[in-house]
Amino acid sequence: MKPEERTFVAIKPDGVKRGLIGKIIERFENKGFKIVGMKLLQVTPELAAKHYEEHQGKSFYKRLIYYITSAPIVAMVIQGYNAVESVRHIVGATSPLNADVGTIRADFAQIMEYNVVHASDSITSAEREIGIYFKPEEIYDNWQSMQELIAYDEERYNQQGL
Ligand code: FUP
Repeated sequence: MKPEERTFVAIKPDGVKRGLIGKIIERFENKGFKIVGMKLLQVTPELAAKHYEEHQGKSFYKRLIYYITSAPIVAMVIQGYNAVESVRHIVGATSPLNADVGTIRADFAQIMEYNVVHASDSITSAEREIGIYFKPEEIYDNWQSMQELIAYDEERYNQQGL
């Protein structure tokens, strides 16, 4: 089995302001993913420029920076099997209009400029973005998820031959 991956997810200012933090986090926890890093923070223009450096110079860039710095975000590191691709599926296409029903962007957003959530698009981006928002010591992987707990108990139970 491939090892678990980590990806970076942010609940953007519109998600925070609309009171959707719990509903969005629930989607990732339902899937069985572990949240190994999480913080509420106000993105500075410098931080925003680093995050969105690939979009610098594009027509929507200034508005994007204005939007992402307009209120706090919830930054998260999410861990699990195929986390990068799987989280992108849960998040949905960039434009909520094209996002599949059942995805966060389809269910909670109307337009691309206010699409509620960000998720890394590749393992390389995930490593880069996690590094921008988190220090290594702010990531905690020293606890068991429900799935791991169950598997551990199951193994012990079977060993007893009951
Ligand atoms: P995504 O990876 O789905 O978040 O999308 P992108 O990295 O392509 O874009 C980052 C953000 O820029 C999007 F969430 C919304 C915004 N954007 C626009 O406002 N207009 C565009 O034409 C493209 C992106």
